[in-house]
Amino acid sequence: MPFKPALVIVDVQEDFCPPNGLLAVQGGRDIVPLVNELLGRPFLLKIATKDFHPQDHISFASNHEAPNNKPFESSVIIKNPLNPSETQETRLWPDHCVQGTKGSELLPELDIKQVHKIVEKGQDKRVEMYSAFADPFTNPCVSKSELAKLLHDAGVTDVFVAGLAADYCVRYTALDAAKEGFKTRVIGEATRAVDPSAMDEVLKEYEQAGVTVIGKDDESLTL
Ligand code: VGL
Ligand code: ZN
Repeated sequence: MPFKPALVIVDVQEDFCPPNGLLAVQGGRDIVPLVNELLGRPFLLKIATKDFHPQDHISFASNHEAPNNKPFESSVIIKNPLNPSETQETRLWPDHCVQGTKGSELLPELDIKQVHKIVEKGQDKRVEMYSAFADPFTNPCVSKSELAKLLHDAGVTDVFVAGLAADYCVRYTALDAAKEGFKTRVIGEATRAVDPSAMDEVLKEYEQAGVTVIGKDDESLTL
């Protein structure tokens, strides 16, 4: 069996990190030394993703009417713009990672010269897109990134995922990587969650999908 590993670093951006992030995840910045250490290893392909929204994005509470527009609290039902019978309930957030803002930038301390490719996601204002592969609609999917093609074209077999946030974009990126047929592992210490109490549920989903959470010293990371 060939082993062709890729590293996908999810959304290590200013808006997801203290001290100034608009949607700061506790400890978000603390993962960078480990992420940089991982980026120094000889993965076949190293990709960084960016959440990259227009100002009128559907996930921003500011784009919805009161009273159901409280960031972190409210959720709304959104319709598939290509098929209104398909719906998704989605949580509302503070404005974040708006294209062209400082908050949308990757952390400057990230060792970006080791990254082969940056993949942007969340540009379609009509849909939420936590996964770096695609939005959650399936019938049909509305917005798809180039990530699956990049990985498949390079002959990648194994995907290692790290970044922010463990319970949102890392979670759905890892689940989609498994759906794409890659053996998928999440490097636990190289992630942080918006809501750490959600991780029990996330781990159940990983188990069902065949995704494993590994430690940074796991033998699969001996490249
Ligand atoms: C994310 C909430 C909203 C993430 C992105 O990167 O985990 N979370 N948009
Ligand atoms: Zn977002």
